[in-house]
Amino acid sequence: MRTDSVSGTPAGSAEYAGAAAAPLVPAVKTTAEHLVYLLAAHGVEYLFLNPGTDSAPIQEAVYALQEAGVPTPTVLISTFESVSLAAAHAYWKVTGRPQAVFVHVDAGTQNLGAMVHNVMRDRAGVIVIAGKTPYGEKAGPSGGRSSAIHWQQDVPDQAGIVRGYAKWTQEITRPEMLDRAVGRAVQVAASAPAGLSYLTVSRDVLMDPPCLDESRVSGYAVPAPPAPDPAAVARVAGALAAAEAPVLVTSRLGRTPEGFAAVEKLADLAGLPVTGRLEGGPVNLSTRHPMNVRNPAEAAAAISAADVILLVESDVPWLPAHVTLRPDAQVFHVDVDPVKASMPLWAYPADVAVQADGAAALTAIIAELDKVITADPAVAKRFADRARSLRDRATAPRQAPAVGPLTAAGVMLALNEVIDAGDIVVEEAVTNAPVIAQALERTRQGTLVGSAASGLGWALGGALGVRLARPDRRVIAVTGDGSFLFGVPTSALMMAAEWGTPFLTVILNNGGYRASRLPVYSLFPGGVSARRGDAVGTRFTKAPDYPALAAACHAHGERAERAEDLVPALRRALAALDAGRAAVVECVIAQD
Ligand SMILES: Cc1ncc(C[n+]2csc(CCOP(=O)(O)OP(=O)(O)O)c2C)c(N)n1
Ligand SMILES: [Mg+2]
Repeated sequence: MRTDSVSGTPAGSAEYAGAAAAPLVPAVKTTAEHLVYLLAAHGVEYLFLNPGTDSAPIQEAVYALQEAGVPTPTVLISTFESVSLAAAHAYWKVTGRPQAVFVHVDAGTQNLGAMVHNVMRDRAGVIVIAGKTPYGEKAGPSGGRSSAIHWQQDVPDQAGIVRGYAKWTQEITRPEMLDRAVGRAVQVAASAPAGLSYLTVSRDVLMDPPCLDESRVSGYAVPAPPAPDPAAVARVAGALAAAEAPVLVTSRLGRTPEGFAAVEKLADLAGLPVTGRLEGGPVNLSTRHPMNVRNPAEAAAAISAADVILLVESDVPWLPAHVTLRPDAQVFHVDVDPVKASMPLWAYPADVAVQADGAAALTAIIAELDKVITADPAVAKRFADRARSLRDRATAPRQAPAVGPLTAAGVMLALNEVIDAGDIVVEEAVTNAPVIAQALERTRQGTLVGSAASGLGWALGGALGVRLARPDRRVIAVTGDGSFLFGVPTSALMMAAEWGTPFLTVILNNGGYRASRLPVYSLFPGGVSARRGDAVGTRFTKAPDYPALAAACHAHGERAERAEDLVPALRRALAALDAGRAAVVECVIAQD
C-alpha cells in the first residue's frame, strides 16, 4: 500500500487516523511553504508549474523547504497549461493519485482549455491551484500589487472559468484555512466520482506567516466507493440467469485491474458478449477474447437484440440512432453516479439503477451467479453453450499488408507487429477510433488509455503523464493530425525532453479534420459540399513538416507513405524511444 511520505499513514485510508497521528509541521516561514509542505504530506508527488508573478512565494518555498530537508512534490516546468493538465489527468488514470497543476491567475486558467472538460467527463482526480491577483495595493514584502497586470488580472469571477466543470472550488483567503483547504482539495478530487479541485490563492496570502495552530494532514479520508445493494445484485444475477440474449456494455470497467479481471470472469462464466467504449477509454477485455465485440455494427446489433442489458460505468452506452431496444429489454445500470446530473439530458433507460463501484458490483454479481449455477444445472448449461458458440466465432489475428498505400487499419496491424503487450497506447484517433478498436490488439489491462472525452489535444500531454507514472513502459500516442496540433506539440515534445518522459507519437495524417467534414455530407447529402467532395475549414493545405517539427523539439522524426516503409520507420522510432528520445512517425493515409 502506498504510504504518505511524511506521516507514514496509508494514503486514502478510509479510517480517520485522528489528529494525534499527524506529524509535527516543520518550521515553515510562509503560507506558501506551508502549502508546498501540505501537498507533499498529502501524497502529491508532482507539481506541474507554469509560473507567473503570483507563484513567486511558491517557487521560493520549494527551494527553501528542500534546503531544510523537508519533502516537497517534484516540480515539473510546463510551457503550456493544457499539456500539464492532460499529464496530471493521465497520471491519475494510471495511479489513482491526484497531482497538482499550478497555473497563472485567470489567464493560465483559461489556457487549461478543453482539458478541463476531459477531466470532468473522465472523472479524473486532479488539483489545479491558480494564483489570484494580490489584494494589497502597494508592492513590498507583503506581496502587494507591483505591476499593471495586477489590476488587469483582477476579474469578477476567476473560479467561474471552470465552475461548470470543477467538482469543487475554494479560495484560500486566510492562512488559518490552508490545511483544511488542501486536505479538502485532495479528498474531493480523489473521492468517487473523482474530479477537479480548483484552489485559488493570492500572492499576499502566500506571503503571510503560516498558521500552524492545530494544523493537520490526517482526517481527510477518501471514502471507499459504495458497494452494491445486495437485493439489486440478486435481481441482476436472476435476470442474467434467465436471459436468452444478455450483453454487458461498459466503457471504463477496465480502468482498474479488479474491473478488468471481473469483466473477463463474468464474460467467461455467463457467455456474455462485452461491448462499449463509444467514448474511448480503456481496454475492458482482451481484444483477443472471443466475447469482446469490437465491431460497432455488431455491438449495435447485440444491444438491439438483447433482453438483458447490464450497463456498467458507461456514459454513452449506445447511439439511439443505431440501436432500438427490444420492447421487453431490461436495463440494469451500475455506476458510482448512475443519475449523471452533470449531463442535463442524459436519459438512457434504466429499469434498475445501482449506485456502486463497477468492479465491486460485478464481483458481487459473479458470486451470486455462482450460487445460481450450483443450484440450477440448466442455467449452467445455458451459460456454457453460449460461451462455446461465442468461442467458435473467434477469428485469427490479421496481418499487416506488406506493400501498398497506407491505411489506418494497416498502421494498427503494423503496430501489432512492433510493439509489446505491455506497451501503453494512448489513443486520440477521432474518426479512426473504430479502426483502432477493431484492429489494434491490446490484451492486457491498462495498455490502452484515452481521455474518454471530447476535448481534443489530450494525447500528447496524456502520453507524458502515462510515462511519468510508468517509466518502465513504452508509451505510444496514436493521434489524428488535427488532434496532434491541438496537443501543442512544441510544448509536449519539449516537456518529454525536460521531464525525461519520452514517448512515440504515431500521427494518422489524413490531411485535416475528417470528423468535421463528414457531418456536412451526412446532413446535406444533396448539398454543395457533398457534390464538391469538400467542406470548408476542414483540410490542411499548409500542415507542418511533422518530422521536421519533431526534430526541432529534440525528437526523432519519420514519415511513412506506403506500407513497405512503415515497419522499418516504426522500428527506428522505437529504437530512438528506447534510447530515451521522443519520436514522431507521420503516417500519410487517404483523405476522403
Ligand atoms: C478542443 C476541440 N476543438 C474542436 C473539436 C471539434 N472536433 C472534433 S473532431 C475534430 C477534427 C479532428 O481531426 P483529427 O484529429 O485529424 O481527426 P480526423 O477527424 O481527421 O479523424 C474537431 C475539430 C473538439 N472536439 N475539441
Ligand atoms: Mg485528421
